Formats: sequence, structure tokens, C-alpha cells
Amino acid sequence: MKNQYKFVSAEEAAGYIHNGDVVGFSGFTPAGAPKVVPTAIAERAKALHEAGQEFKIGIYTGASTGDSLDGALARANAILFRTPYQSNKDLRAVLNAQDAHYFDMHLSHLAQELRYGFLPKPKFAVVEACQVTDDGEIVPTSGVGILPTICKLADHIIVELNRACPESMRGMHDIYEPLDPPCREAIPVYHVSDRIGSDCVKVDPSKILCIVETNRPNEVGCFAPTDPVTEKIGANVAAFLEAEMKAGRIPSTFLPIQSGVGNIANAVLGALGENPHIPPFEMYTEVIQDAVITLMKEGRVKYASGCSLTVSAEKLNEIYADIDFFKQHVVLRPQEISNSPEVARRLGLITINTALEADIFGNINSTHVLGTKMMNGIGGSGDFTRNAYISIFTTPSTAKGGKISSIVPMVSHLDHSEHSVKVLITEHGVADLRGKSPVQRAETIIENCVAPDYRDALRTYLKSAPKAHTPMNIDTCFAMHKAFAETGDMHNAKF
Ligand code: 0RQ
Repeated sequence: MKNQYKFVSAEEAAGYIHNGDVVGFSGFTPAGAPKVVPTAIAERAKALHEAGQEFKIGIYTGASTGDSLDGALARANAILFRTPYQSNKDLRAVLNAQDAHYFDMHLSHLAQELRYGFLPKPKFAVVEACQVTDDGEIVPTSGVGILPTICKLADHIIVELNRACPESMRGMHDIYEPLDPPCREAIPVYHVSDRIGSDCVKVDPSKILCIVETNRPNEVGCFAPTDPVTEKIGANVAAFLEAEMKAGRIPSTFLPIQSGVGNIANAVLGALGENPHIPPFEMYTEVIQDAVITLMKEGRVKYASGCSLTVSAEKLNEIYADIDFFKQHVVLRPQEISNSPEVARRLGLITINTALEADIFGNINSTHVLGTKMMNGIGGSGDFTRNAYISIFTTPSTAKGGKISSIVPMVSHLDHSEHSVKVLITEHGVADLRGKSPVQRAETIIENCVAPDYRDALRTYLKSAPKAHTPMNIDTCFAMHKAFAETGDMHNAKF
């Protein structure tokens, strides 16, 4: 790269951004999210607030980010609005206090809704890259998110050139943006490993306002080790899929897996990897996490398509050290493609996501604690669940030391309806909901998935509801939530 671009400090770059500006950031989870510019914007916000001036910005990201973005800007009270997903405790507090407007979106929708003009246009794109060329080629790092779209739409691009990510990452990405209706054509991904785009994002170099050089590692937290509950859930998922394969409902070559993020997902992947009856498989998912890399090295995962490498620093270094192997086995795509409903349906994904709460009919709450407080967001769970070959939700049967039953008469917030949810799995067992009426679903869920000490209460509830296609007792359908709010324990619910 010649010296045509302006290299500035993070503080100088942040100085371009003003109150009310809308900013799009790259990355997906902390992977690939900018780090030093957002922190400098937060510092600028604090200084302006102290001087009695207003400063808040609108924020688009791929999904969650690191603490130096969501955490720093939340603590500085510098967020006007935020979408589509987050998982930061300080930001969560801001959103639940209504100090910023949050709209929770399907991750595959964001890029197109920006292009359609449904949402305010980003004035700035702040993107992390491992390479920028003189002719405006930007190579993302370990997470792509909405990087191509914000670079296209924004007036100005600020690049965080992160030297911690080697330039040899070039070749791992597959950048493709579909045309918008009425010109949209098929997204030509027919196999998990199909590459349909380019290895970088091409922009008009004059839009690159400045470059900030950094050397910062990703802020991916560690997962808690598996415990008996998550291990049992993992084993139940693996046993269910093995039985489906034996019954001929999943081909013997298996189908690609999408798996959510977190401890349960890690345990599920571990169990799939260990099951000798399940053949080596592919992943078409959004977040590629540690377990995938381990299984790939063992030959159990053949290929992974995702939007980010959300892995620990140790795993990321393993990837960098063996980059040629991983470029042959991993592709990173924009979230519009990694989470594409069209591609999910075509490839026949087995989707495995975690519920916060489920009800006895198989409706799922993924987002709102006890119906009101935002946890993270729907993320990609809707993109995949609705379009899966077979959609599975997992959850521990209880939360808060058993004081909450994760399975209740009626979900306190609905993200995935009974129509999209095929199988529910807890540490106690599997409820296969396919081809069952609401009452049959309720009986299956209560007997197989509910914690034994909550089963009688839910049986009583179901009997107490007036006979109907979907029985509901409007006086008591939230009795468990009410009991928790009043006594701190759902066991005290009266039916
Ligand atoms: O709270 O930490 O205060 O104890 O909720 O619960 O068991 O730690 O669950 O970290 O696996 O997250 C659904 C949030 C699960 C996640 C969700 C309390 C519980 C705890 C978290 P504490 P756990 P996990 C790919 C796909 C939506 C997006 C998605 C998620 C806290 O999986 O965000 O699927 N999913 N994306 O104590 C009240 C209940 C509760 C409850 C648990 N029934 N009522 N509180 N908790 N159950 C990823 C992306 O899209 C990027």
C-alpha cells in the first residue's frame, strides 16, 4: 500500500463523528468488530457530555460486539438507537432502562433493510480489516457481518487496520451481495463450501476517510466448561439425530448443522463429534466456535461456512498458524448469506438453538427474561429455525437454581412459534413435536422435557383449561411467572 490514505489516531478518527450520526460497524460477535475507534467515540461522548453538550449516535453492527464497542458506548450513554443483536451487560442495562432504543432483528434481514431504505442510512462505516489496497480493496478479519453493505452505503469509511490479524487471512472470505427485488436472483450456494463472490470488499478509495492502525486481539470470552446438564442435553441431541439417521429421515451422509453459540452449543457439538454413528459432517452456521475447530482438526467436521470465527485467542492462533489448512476448510460470508433463509432451506440444515423459555405447545421465547427484559436478541435463530430441515431447540429444564421452570403454560414473549419448532430437548429428554396436535405436543413436552418437580403443576394446568384445540386457562396461564415475581419461586404457582 502506498501512502495515499490518511493514517490517524483513533481520537482523530472519532472526531469526525458528530451527535446524531448513524454509524455502521463491521464484525459479528466480538470477532471482526472495531475496537479502538468505538472506544475513542465513547471518550468523545463523555467529554462532550461533561461540557454540557449532547452526543449520541445510531449504531448498526453485525450481531453482538466486544466490550470496547457496545460496553464503552453504553457506559458513555452515547447510543441513540441500536440494532440488530447485543450481549453486553452494560448495554443490556441501558436498553432495559430505555436509555437507548433497541430494535431486535433477524440477522439476515439487516443488510437488505439498510439497502431498501427502511432504516436510516449510515453516514460512516467503521470497519476492521487485515488489508487495504491502493485501489480500495478491503479484506475483513475474523468476522464479516454487514461490512460489504455499510461500505457501500456509507459516505465515509474509517478502517481499523488490525495488525493482530495476518494479511494471509485473505482468501478465507467469500463476499457476495445479492441484488434487490425485482432484480434478485438465486443465491447460488448449492453446497456448504460453494464460493460465489470475491475475497475482499471493493470500495471507491476516495470514500476511505482515514485508517487507524491497531494491534488488538478479539474480545471473545471463554465458555464455561460443560456441566452434567449441558452434557446430558448434548447427549440427547446426538442420540436423537442418530435415531433419525437410522430411521432414514436424515441421509446416511448426514446434513449440515447450524448451531447457536454458547455452552450448550459447545456441549452439543462435542456430543455429535464423539458419536461414532454420526459421520463427519459440515456446518452451515453463523458463529464458528472453538468446538468446531477442534472437531475439524480431528476430521469430524469436514467444512464450516460461517460469518465469524468466534473462537478463543488460543484457537485463533492455531488457525493463523495453519492458515492454508483452514482456508480449505472454512469460508466466512456476510450474514445476509451465512443466514440466508433461501440457502438454509435448500441445504436442508439441522438447526440447533437455545431457548430461554418454551411453553407446553412448543412456542419459544429466545429473547425476553420473564417477558419484559431484553436478554440478547433473536440473532440468527429465526433465520435458521423457520427454514430448517429439522429445527431443534434446547434448554436446561430449569433456571435460577430450579426456582424457574424453563417450560411454562404460555411463553411470556414469542420469538419462534409452534409452527417452526419441530423438536424440544432438555436434559430430561426429547419431545418430538412433528405431526402432533397442540394437546399431544403438551403431553409429550410435559412427560419428556419438564423437570420432574414441575410436571404435576403443568399436568394440572392442562386439565384445568377449557377443552379447545389449544387449551388455555386465561386466569392461570401466567401463574408461574406471577409466583416467581411475588415469591421468587415458580413452585408456588396455584392452578
Ligand atoms: O441468567 O446469567 O443471570 O444467571 O438467562 O441463560 O442458561 O446462561 O443461557 O448463555 O446459553 O443463553 C437464549 C439467551 C441463552 C441465547 C440465550 C437466565 C439464566 C441466565 C442466560 P444469569 P444461560 P445461554 C446464534 C443463534 C437467541 C439468539 C440465538 C440467545 C441467562 O442462546 O441469545 O439463538 N439466543 N442466536 O439464569 C428467566 C428463564 C430463563 C432465565 C435462563 N426461563 N427465565 N431467566 N435464564 N432461562 C448466535 C447469534 O445469533 C449471534
